[in-house]
Amino acid sequence: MTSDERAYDRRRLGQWLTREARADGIDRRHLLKLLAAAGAVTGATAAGAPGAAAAVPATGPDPAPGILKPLPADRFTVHGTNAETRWPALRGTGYHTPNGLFFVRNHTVTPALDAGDWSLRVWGGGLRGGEAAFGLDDLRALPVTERSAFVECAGNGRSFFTSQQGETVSGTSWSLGAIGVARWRGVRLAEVLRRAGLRGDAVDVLPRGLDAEYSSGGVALGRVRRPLPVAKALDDVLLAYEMNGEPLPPDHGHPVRLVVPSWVGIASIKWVGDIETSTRPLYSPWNTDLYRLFGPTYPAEGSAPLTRQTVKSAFELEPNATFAARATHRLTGRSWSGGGSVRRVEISTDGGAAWRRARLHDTPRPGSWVRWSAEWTPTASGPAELLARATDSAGSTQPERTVFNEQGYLFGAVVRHPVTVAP
Ligand SMILES: Nc1nc2c(c(=O)[nH]1)N[C@H]1C(S)=C(S)[C@@H](COP(=O)(O)O)O[C@H]1N2
Ligand SMILES: [Mo]
Repeated sequence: MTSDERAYDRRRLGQWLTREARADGIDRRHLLKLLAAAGAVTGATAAGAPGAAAAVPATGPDPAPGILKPLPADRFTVHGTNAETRWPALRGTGYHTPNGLFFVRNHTVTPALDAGDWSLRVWGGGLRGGEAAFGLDDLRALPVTERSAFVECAGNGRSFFTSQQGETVSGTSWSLGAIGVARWRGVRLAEVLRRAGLRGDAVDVLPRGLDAEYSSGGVALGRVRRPLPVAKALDDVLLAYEMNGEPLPPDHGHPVRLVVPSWVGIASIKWVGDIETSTRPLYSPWNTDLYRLFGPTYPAEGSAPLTRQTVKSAFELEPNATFAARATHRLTGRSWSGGGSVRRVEISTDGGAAWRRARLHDTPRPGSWVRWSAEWTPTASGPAELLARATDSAGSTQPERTVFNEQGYLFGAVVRHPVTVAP
């Protein structure tokens, strides 16, 4: 499927450049400059210890304007309108991230939507006939699908571009906590598109959120929306109305959101209100100026729009945690990949010189994570670094460095977790 996606994007980009496709008057360079000016993570803000994820100082009495659920400091680190899950808080919580611990990434604020009034409008030139509308009860009456999947921000791990690689990138300074795995229940998007009368030659769908219009650096980008190629839309995408057995919470898209397994979180549009369908490629700032890779090693127009997530691993551990020497400790963590299931996890307790296998506690599945553990009996006291690296079923292993991109997406390198061994 990867090569199909590339071929598809080349075709689409060609059409865009020759103005066959709608581009909504986007000027990439202009937007990028404005975005960098508005939300730059400078070396200074991201320079804290790995894992410390120095929060953007709150500007008002509310530490995360627009997030409705409680954000206790031992569970979340707040970054502006976003809240990052703290990894130590996941230890012992089970396979699925509890809803109260799941990270929140909001472009603006969580909207108050009434499930009774809500409906999903499916429209556009990609339909054989006129538009279709589905209320929540209509969706609930359709065949039910349930699956576990992560939602992970494309910028997860971004702060390590700066703290490990000394590079300046723009965007929210996430540590590794912009990910959660939930059991999602809903209806396949394919089922809804089929009932709406999707044409065989449709190429893109464009789901759009009901949250407020987003502007960045004074430029109005409109409502959050990102085109999704039909091949993915008809594959494993869900319109989810339940998260871990509860109605979707307000902050996570109530009453209905998309869940696009294995792909960057931006694809999983929350509070979805309408889906445009098209036989021509569609564009929005979220697949042109944002969520592509830009930088010296990428083409001027950027990489293809981001799709799958990279391989990552995290310890369920405080940064700078202290361990007693000569006692045996159980290290725990989780690894995941958008490229397949996790095949192997290795850990190093000596800064990367020696590696050994961690024990996996779950059957690895694509689009989800696996919990792991390893015993450690430190001998020498003083500072140490713990490393974990995973390999997925496609054969990708976490590298030592991630190639720079301006917006700090898809950090996948091994993260060095500092700890102290007490005598
Ligand atoms: N409508 C809408 N959908 C959205 C967003 C948003 O701000 N508005 N944020 C996106 C991004 S960037 C991510 S990473 C995920 C985060 O989902 P969560 O807040 O449920 O963890 O939602 C995506 N869907
Ligand atoms: Mo995101």
